[in-house]
Amino acid sequence: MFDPPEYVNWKPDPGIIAEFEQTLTRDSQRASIISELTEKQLLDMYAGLLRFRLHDITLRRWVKQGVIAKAWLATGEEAVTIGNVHGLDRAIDKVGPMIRNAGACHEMGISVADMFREYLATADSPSKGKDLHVGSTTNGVIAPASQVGALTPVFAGMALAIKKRGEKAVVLTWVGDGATKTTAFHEGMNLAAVLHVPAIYVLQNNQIALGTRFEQHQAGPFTAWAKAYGVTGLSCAGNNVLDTYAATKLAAQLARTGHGPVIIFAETFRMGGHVTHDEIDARQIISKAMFEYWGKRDPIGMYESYLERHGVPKTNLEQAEAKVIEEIARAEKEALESRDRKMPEPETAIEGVYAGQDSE
Ligand SMILES: Cc1ncc(C[n+]2csc(CCOP(=O)(O)OP(=O)(O)O)c2C)c(N)n1
Ligand SMILES: [Mg+2]
Repeated sequence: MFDPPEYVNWKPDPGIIAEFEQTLTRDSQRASIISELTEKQLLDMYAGLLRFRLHDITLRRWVKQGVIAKAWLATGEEAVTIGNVHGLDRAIDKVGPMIRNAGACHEMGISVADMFREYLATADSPSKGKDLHVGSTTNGVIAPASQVGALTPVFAGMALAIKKRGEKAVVLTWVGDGATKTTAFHEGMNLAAVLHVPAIYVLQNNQIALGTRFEQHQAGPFTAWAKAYGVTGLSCAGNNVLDTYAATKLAAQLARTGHGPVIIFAETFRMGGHVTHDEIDARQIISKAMFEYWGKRDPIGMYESYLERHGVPKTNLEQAEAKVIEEIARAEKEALESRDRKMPEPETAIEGVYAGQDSE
């Protein structure tokens, strides 16, 4: 009952499955990267997708139950984030998620309970109840700023530091189709390009920015931008987790070996509102045909069906699913316990913020 209507009774459509398979073979380098994935890696990505979806479903339920007022969800866009993060070397690389890339936090090692705590603003949440933009430098996650596009120059700077120190890491951040229209994006992207730093920018085109459709804020094709900035551009099918994974592997290899920044263009679709409270508006702004087109391309359904066809035993899929369901249920319980016992004291409002420190 918390799924978009297009996902209820979802079944793989033969034409869509053929398209999914074709995407995986159209580029020999990507096909070879995918063929090297072990069953464990394949199942880890499956678990990552489910974790992200169930994280969002829990938040949606909390909104309906009055636990929280609203939530920013990524339903339908999970494969961009999960494929990107799994394509990195998570021991050394760093990521900068937007609020719609919450799954990146889970995959980098921030617990789902902490993600939920942040929504509940508890004293034991990562920001101690101050901000639901989650980050953790020990996990290699830079928290997003509210101003969209702002991480673009920050990531150019981080990549410059890596380059100057001669380190092997790369950094990756996501930029929404709308956020690419900010000055910060253009300044940061150009800076990364001219300094030739190991940064990957994923332009996550979910076809809408708040209530403005893609064609209302952009005239030409995104892919032309790589040439304009003088960097490598790789397109990928954003709802195909294996394609987003393979594109990231290639991008990381290029950036890691001194080829400068890479833009990954990921086409996907927001299967709901900007926030939970404008889902009805989204259905009026975006055509029914678009919802139907993308609804047939549920990233999780398509991937599950791929795994079944490619010999992953159903029991292994069920086991992975059961483990994630259990993990989310435990995380929800722990976070709600924090809400009952660990809400921040009012005096702590000025701790850990610049104004509070300056006033001493
Ligand atoms: C610089 C700036 N301008 C406006 C906003 C208000 N705002 C928040 S999200 C958003 C839309 C972003 O769209 P997009 O970048 O496509 O990301 P999506 O929400 O689709 O994931 C806007 C306009 C903001 N946060 N920052
Ligand atoms: Mg968008």
